Amino acid sequence: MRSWTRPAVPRLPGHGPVPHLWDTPTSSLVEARPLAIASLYVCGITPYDATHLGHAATYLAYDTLIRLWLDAGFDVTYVQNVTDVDDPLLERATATGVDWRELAASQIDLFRADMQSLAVIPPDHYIAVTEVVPSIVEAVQRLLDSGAAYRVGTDVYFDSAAAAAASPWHLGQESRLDRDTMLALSAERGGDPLTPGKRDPLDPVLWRGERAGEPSWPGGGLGPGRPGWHIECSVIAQDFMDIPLTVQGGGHDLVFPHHEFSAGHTAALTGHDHAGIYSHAGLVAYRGEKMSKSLGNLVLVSQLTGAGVDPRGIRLGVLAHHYREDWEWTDGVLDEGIERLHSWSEWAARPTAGEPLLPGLRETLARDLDTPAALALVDAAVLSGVGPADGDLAALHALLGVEIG
Ligand code: 5CA
Ligand code: ZN
Repeated sequence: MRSWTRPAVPRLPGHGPVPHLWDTPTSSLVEARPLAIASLYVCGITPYDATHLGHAATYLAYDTLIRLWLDAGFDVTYVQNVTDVDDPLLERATATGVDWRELAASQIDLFRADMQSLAVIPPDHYIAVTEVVPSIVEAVQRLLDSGAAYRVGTDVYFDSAAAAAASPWHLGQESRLDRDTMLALSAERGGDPLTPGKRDPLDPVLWRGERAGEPSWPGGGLGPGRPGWHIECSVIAQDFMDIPLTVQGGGHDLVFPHHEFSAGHTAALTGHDHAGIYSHAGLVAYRGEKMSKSLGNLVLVSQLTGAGVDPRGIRLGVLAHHYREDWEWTDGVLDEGIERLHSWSEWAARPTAGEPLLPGLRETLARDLDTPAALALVDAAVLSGVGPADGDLAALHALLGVEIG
């Protein structure tokens, strides 16, 4: 699928350090050193409602990681999916009387426009699940053949215990959660622990047999149906990158069950770990609750830019929070971002002087993408009264994605 226009990213002199990133399974800071090419998979949107600032914050976190890898001298392959067939999308389409394909296409268009206005580096491969159904069918068939999947009626489920016995993965490897927590989260986040006939209530669906009124695809020996959620990301990652990925990313709401089972599916299919690092961004709240399409408490990037807000101010508002924090979007966050943009612009207009920011910015950002500390370094330079050093504006542009002057 078409992604969006790549923003200019200036090359800076020399190279920055290899970034370190927080790894969820080991709860530790890990060097995100690519084997050859840095490979990043970030879970993309389910396009049933407009992109909100929570999504934007998650994609901005991984945009920072890509900028640091590029600055460290690595080539990067970045893949992002679009879950353009899933229960919430179909439910919304039915409720509003809009064709599910039209609903998805319109929301993906809005998402592209938002990402482009925020100068987010686009994925090299932007892949909708509807584009890879045959590849998913083939993967599910292989899981059945190897005994890592089983049928319940016309549905096919992943056999967590069988996969664990035959691969480097086990249930809990990625999330490190206890069983009760997994059961609760499964019920909350798209799983079906109460479905009768499953070998383990946590086993996720791989292939959902055709239901009346739902779209379906030919499944060969699987019968007609549509893909489950976790197999989508496992297969898209395998189709476009080498396994293990350097980093699997997404919001914290995806730790379980989504990334746990994407990891399980990939391990059962390849014999390898899905990723070296599992990274998770904090969730952005609005008016006291997690910003979410289902709750409807959304702040949309397009609303803000439509009202004349400079997208660089939005970007600075988001980057003022560490990506792993859960935080709340308020008018004050936006005001501060815009104010910062103004003060940086005034600074940029002063005659060149001062100590170069580049070494400090590189070091700060390489420590788990510490954008608040990076902004504070720039603020201190702005407060010093003199102008930017040679190369400072290019450094802000390349590493923070904010073009000043
Ligand atoms: N299509 C699936 C992933 S395969 C999905 O979770 N879609 S989504 O539209 O619900 O979310 C898209 C991305 O934004 C995911 O990485 C998700 O973890 C992240 N996200 C969702 N809500 C928030 C929020 N309030 N704050 C930060 N990130 C969020
Ligand atoms: Zn995903």
